Amino acid sequence: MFDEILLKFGLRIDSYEIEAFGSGLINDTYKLVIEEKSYILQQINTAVFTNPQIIINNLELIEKYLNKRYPGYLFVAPLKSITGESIVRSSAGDFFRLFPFVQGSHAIDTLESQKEAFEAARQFGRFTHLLNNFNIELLEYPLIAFHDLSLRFAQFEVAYANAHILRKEQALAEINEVYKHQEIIETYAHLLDSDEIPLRVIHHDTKISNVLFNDEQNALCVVDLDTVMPGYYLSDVGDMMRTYLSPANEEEKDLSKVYVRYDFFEAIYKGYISEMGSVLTKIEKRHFIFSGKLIIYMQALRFLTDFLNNDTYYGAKYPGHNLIRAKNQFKLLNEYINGEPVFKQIINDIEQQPANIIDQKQN
Ligand code: GN1
Ligand code: MG
Repeated sequence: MFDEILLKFGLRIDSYEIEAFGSGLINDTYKLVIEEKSYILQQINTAVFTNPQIIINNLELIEKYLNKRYPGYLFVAPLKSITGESIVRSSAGDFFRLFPFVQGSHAIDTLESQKEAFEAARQFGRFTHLLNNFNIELLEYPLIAFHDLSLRFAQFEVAYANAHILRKEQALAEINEVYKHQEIIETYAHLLDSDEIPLRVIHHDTKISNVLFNDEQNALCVVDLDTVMPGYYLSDVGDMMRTYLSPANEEEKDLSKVYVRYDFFEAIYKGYISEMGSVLTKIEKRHFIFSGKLIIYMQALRFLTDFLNNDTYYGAKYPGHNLIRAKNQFKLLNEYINGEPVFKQIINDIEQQPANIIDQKQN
């Protein structure tokens, strides 16, 4: 299967090594080594991304813009095939892309130091910052209403109405959690109605494995740009809260390992604000803490919905996998909500420090 793809990119197929790479749930990703050069090969899941050309169009526009304005910025664009395409089709109809492997880089799956959180948050902030004057109307949506919480709730209700009785029974506690935290949906809806949160160029998947680091733990760039589209900054910051604060990730079954590390919150705030502090509006900043509730709750809903839908979206490696993920995310949500007073204090303390403490790097 890979040979015909590699030929389209003009690569040698007589001898190469290929292995599964990363921990993404949607696309299949491989690391490929040919003649000592490394690449990342990715098959796009077209059940999710039904129009992959939209991804290509968006990223080409962004790449052109960044290369022109910020030539030093590391934007990892897909390689072109011999016929000039960034995306190629196999004879079976599958879509593939090939990226250069960033030399000297590595990705991590869990955060061990605050520095990693700061660096990652700064990189995601930089991405949106550099694209602040990019004409957002040029972008299309590869996924419609991807982070629309009201829609996610509606999808949950449909799944619940249609779910097998056994699955409903198993998920009773989590279904109650959905309703217990319903005010998050209301806050979100009010916020959007108020038109106070502007659309920006948002990554929409800011987990730590989507940042490449060098050996000194400095972040080099962000990757996995398929979900780059207009959105709210709450999505990116919220997903960092969801994935950086707890020492254990969404796969953890032992929920005692799911809790909030406050010093990592501080690092996310400082890192993101070092880039976006001069860009965000007052109202946006006021919802910095809310972003975590929004995205943790949304992810809990999405896992639970998938469990009720017989795991058709995320798949399941063992029975009840998505229910465990939902339990995990609700545990995190409750921990996060308990932590809110501390988060507020942290932000107050930072804001009261002299401005030069936060690195106001522009570029
Ligand atoms: C999916 O494929 P991956 O792992 O990059 C999902 C994200 C979720 C994440 C949870 C297109 O991302 O929204 O946050 O799983 N992406 C899509 O691990 O649904
Ligand atoms: Mg992704």
